[in-house]
Amino acid sequence: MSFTKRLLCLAAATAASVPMVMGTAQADDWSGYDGIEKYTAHLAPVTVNKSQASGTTTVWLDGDTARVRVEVDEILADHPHAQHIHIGGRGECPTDYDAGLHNGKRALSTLDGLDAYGAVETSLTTEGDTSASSGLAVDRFPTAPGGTISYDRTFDLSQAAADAIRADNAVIVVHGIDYDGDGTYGDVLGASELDPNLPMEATNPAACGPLHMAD
Ligand SMILES: [Cu+2]
Repeated sequence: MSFTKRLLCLAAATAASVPMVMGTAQADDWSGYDGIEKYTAHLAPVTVNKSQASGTTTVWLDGDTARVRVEVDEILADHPHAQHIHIGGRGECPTDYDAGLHNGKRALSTLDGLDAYGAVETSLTTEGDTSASSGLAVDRFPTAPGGTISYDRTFDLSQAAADAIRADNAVIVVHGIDYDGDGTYGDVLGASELDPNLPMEATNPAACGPLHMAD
């Protein structure tokens, strides 16, 4: 049975057997059921990038199948936001001290934060491939209408990603900032070090949070 189907079955069973509990519990609180693990990340704004974007990520894990939900507010509207699970670093978000000078301005590029959060392992795309090779697939990432990302997708993780989540070494990073507040991705910080065809504003981290097992 698929992961999604199992969730639906669990919902039906729970609702039928203990309606009183279902009435007060969070609809998405599946932890503790049938081996499904739950991990959450509080996404904090990368303030050195003049970002105020914040939110939460929830990952439900069943084997290597994951349902990933990302909710972000106050991020640049109507622009694609690359979002990833990074692994292999310290399992932390960078601090302002990790920032560098880019086009003469103090900002945190994706590479500036690499030691803290590690490399891209999973691309949280809206459709298709979710590997690192889709890391900058700008046509398959959320575009944040109204400045809000509301993402929910179920797919199979790589073994490395699943292992890193369970080892407390996975970090969620949502990219794409508006450093100069002009409402678009421009060249204020120069070109992205990841893809010279993209402005650095398009790839710098906007919000970040380490995934931890939920209580
Ligand atoms: Cu990333």
